[in-house]
Amino acid sequence: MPNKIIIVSNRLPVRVSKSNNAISIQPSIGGLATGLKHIHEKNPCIWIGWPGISLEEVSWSERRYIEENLAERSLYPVFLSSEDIENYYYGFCNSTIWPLFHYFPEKARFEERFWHAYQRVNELYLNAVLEVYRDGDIIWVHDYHLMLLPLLLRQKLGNDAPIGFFLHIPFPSSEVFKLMPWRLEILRGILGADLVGFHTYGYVRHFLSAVRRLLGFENKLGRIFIEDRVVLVDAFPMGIDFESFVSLLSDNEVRRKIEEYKLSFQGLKVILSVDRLDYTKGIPQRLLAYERFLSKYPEYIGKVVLVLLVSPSRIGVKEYAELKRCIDELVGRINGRFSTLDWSPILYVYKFTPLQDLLALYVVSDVALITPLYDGMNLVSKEYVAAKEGGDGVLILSEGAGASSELVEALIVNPNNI
Ligand code: GDG
Repeated sequence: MPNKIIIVSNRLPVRVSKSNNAISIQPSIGGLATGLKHIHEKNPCIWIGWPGISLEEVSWSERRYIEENLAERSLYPVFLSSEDIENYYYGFCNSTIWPLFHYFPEKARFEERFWHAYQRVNELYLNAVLEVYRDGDIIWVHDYHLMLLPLLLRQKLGNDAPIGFFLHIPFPSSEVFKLMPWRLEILRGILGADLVGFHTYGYVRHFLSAVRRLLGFENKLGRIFIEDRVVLVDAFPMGIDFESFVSLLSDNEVRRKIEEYKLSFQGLKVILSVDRLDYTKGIPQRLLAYERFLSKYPEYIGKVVLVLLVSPSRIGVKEYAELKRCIDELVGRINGRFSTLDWSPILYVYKFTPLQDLLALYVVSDVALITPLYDGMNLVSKEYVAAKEGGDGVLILSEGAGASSELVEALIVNPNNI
């Protein structure tokens, strides 16, 4: 029996913030937190990650307070300086790897200072794991922020330490991956793990061919033989915790909201769209498709509403501010063009939506329109299906989402085809 699982990810499932000198701790959103929080709650587990606040924002005593508070929830914070947040998080993670791995090479910035920060921060996480690791523990490293960590851990802990690595985003074709100047270091970093997981077989295939072409290691049925070790590579499509999710639907507040929304959307077909603000999610293309729908089928004017929920994300990155402007303009144009005095085609909400409202909207909506250009998996599509107790509702899902290889009964579409 392992002693405990050590989950390591860039962010913790909570976000610490400070306002008027008071520290507050809120749940953080995103697919990784959704997918892992139940594993964390139901197993002997400690979760290591950045609490979302910079080192400079907190005093020593506040830092102690945060550490103690998080320790009670089996969370272990790694504090990052504002310079690391700039160069590692907004830099290498979100301006280099994220665009490249989602097939936006033209947006990828290859800057030495980003790469150095990435190396430095992976070492910070190494030190944090070494603080809490005991023989017999399983270490489970997550996502593109920490691709060097498996090898760093292997070098410190030797071959016996069980280390897993899971990538939550696509692993791109080796033709795209090889554009990365630090491609060899990244592949070697990941191969420090014993078990490397991806959401789909497509990503597994891309990874194996990058390893073969760039490092020369062959594989046999997903096993890569590296000197005295074997690394197993496989697909582990991530799901949601169905039981816990469905039990939330019977919460009184959710039931109340369902009735409230049914009333306010009476007589309308409701199309739901839910994303973090991100250029990978295909939100402008989706809006153009909806505009085309209304102009091609004017009989639906006044009979349908698109509920467009966009939660703010990576606010410090320029691309995201531009995307926000583009969405605002498209929504304004479409609403201006088709609205009548008592109806608007799009209900646009740009803020975090409380969970109860989100659940109620899943239940009352007739269609979920989920059309990312590229998306590692996409858990929103699974949440929508899980919320449909009676089995009705239509999921329109992009072929660019990993989920499309599993949810094959959905209407699968090419998100670029307006
Ligand atoms: C990454 C990969 C992969 C979103 N907005 C609100 C909100 N959410 C919740 C959803 C869902 C989660 O956040 C989003 O998960 P996704 O999987 O759709 O997307 P990413 O955040 O991009 O996640 C992705 C995932 O990791 C797991 O491996 O599937 O491909 O990109 O749970 O419900 N929740 C609330 N309010 C919001 O406004 N309450």
